Amino acid sequence: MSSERVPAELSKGVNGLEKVILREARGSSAEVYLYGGHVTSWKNDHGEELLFVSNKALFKPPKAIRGGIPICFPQFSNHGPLEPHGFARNRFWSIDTDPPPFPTNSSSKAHIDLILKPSEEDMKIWPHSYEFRLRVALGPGGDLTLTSRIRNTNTDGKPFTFTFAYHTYFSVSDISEVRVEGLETLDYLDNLQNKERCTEQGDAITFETEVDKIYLSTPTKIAILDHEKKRTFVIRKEGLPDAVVWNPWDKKAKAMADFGDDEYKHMLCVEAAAIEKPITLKPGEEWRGRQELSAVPSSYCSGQLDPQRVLQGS
Ligand code: TA6
Repeated sequence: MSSERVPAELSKGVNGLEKVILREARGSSAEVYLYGGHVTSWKNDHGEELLFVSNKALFKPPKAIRGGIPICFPQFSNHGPLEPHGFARNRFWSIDTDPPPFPTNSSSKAHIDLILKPSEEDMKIWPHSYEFRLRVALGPGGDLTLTSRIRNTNTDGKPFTFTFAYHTYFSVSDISEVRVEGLETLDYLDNLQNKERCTEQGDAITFETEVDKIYLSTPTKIAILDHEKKRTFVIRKEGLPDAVVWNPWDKKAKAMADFGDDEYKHMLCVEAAAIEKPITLKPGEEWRGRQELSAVPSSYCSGQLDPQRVLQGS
């Protein structure tokens, strides 16, 4: 099999940082940096990039990579004393050569198992032992699945508590043409109003200004409809009750050094998360959080999801 379809290949990325390239037989691909356990690319079988990464992204520790799928652990945003979004996204992960058996029988060969354990330095800021195993897998249909398994390995009998998010940056054609379905009428915490608790109106969500909301106890399936690209992203999630929706719009975009002034027009973050009810693990206990991303053609002119395809997708 020539290199272009080797299922998982270790190679050098930007600034010589190590990355793993996943390739699926039908042409889809993904890239994962060991720095941050960070997915930075997901392409469909036409080679089209589905994730947004800023042209100004810094691939330079300790700065997190701006775009793709940063992992927020053990703290989401400023929901605690640690640096924003915790430290997992700016640590070097290792390839897990001997992962414990995987709960689900994923047929995909195109997968990689990564592992993160605390350094002595980390123990000073978050005094807990854990094993964070991350599997990134490309399915036969080009679906991208991230499965996190976090185990408390404290030997002092102490539990620990954390919040979590897959901070996914989706690439969209034009933010003003995008709508999100599945979050209608839900309660959310508005990060622009001091985390005030509000209730979403009844229609699909559209975008005309900065948004930074944490939707609470959402359905397990959320859809992002990109009318112009006739593409729908479907997010299926397990163990992640909440969902964050973020677009910095123009002012915040200008204020971010690693983000282009106009790039807000071409990205939307919809983040499968566990925030409202932090997760507590006793020693020996393990938590699992899974998100499966699909990109399907939205064949209906109204932008409606193709119900047949989605229902079959269950
Ligand atoms: O997930 C939304 C959010 O928490 C926003 O408040 C915004 O800060 C964004 O994340 C980006 O955070 P970062 O630390 O990557 O600049």
